[in-house]
Amino acid sequence: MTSATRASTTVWVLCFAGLLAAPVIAAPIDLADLNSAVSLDPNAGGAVNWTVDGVQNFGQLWYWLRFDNDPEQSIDNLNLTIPPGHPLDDSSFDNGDIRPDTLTLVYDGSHTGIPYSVEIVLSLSGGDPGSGESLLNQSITISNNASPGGGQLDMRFYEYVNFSLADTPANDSVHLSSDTVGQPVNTARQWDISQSQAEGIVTVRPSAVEADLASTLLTKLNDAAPTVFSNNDTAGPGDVAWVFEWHKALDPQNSLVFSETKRLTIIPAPAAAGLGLIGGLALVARRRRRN
Ligand SMILES: [Ca+2]
Ligand SMILES: [Ca+2]
Ligand SMILES: [Ca+2]
Repeated sequence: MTSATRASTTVWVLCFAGLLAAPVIAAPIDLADLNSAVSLDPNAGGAVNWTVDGVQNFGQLWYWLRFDNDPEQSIDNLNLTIPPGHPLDDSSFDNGDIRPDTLTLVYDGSHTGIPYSVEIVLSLSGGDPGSGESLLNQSITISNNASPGGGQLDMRFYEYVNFSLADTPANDSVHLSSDTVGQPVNTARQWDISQSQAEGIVTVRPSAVEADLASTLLTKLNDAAPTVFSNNDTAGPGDVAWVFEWHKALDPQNSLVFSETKRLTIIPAPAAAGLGLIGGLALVARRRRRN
């Protein structure tokens, strides 16, 4: 066999192995829809970009997990499997934008021998160019995959959301609230002095929440101790963020399933709006001169 033939055989073997294994997507993964784009690295801290009409608004969006009295751990410590089929897809093909806007990630792990999985589906739905509007939908499923009769998992799942609205992290404030009097928090709203705002509403009410400085919350999630989140509901102005925690005893073959819609409304900064106005007036003047 010549070395060229050997190389080609190797490629075919690798391709065949690739067909059998789950597809691999290079990081960072980019989602885009109309005026919006999100990029994330599923093995290193998740989503760190959400641009709307070219304006950056993250911080970070990512997930942590905890069992019993272990410390919290980032889900990128778990084993990532990209599910077969269409892990990266265009779900909103109806708007004529064929770029991928939806991503499915599945992480597997085990705790005291009990297998579990975390499935995350992120779907970006942009607004018309210049509208400043954008939606990011998340669907989360955490499953105890033990056989019937197997062990129960005392599980806590955390969502960490660090917006940096209008690319100015220092002037944001956040408030956590409930849409129903007497019920626990299910809504987070963050805003800044440009009147840009982010709102997140979850379908299953968290067991604990905390609004605080982003760095404070990140330290609590990454330190070596299990953290009790304070239920503090207001923070800022500053580089603020929030954590939602869901606590559930998961029986074998059972799942915690919830979803969240995040809505971003970005008001262009006065300087940029002013430049746009000046540009528009210059264009009108040029057209008048031509006529
Ligand atoms: Ca801001
Ligand atoms: Ca901790
Ligand atoms: Ca922030």
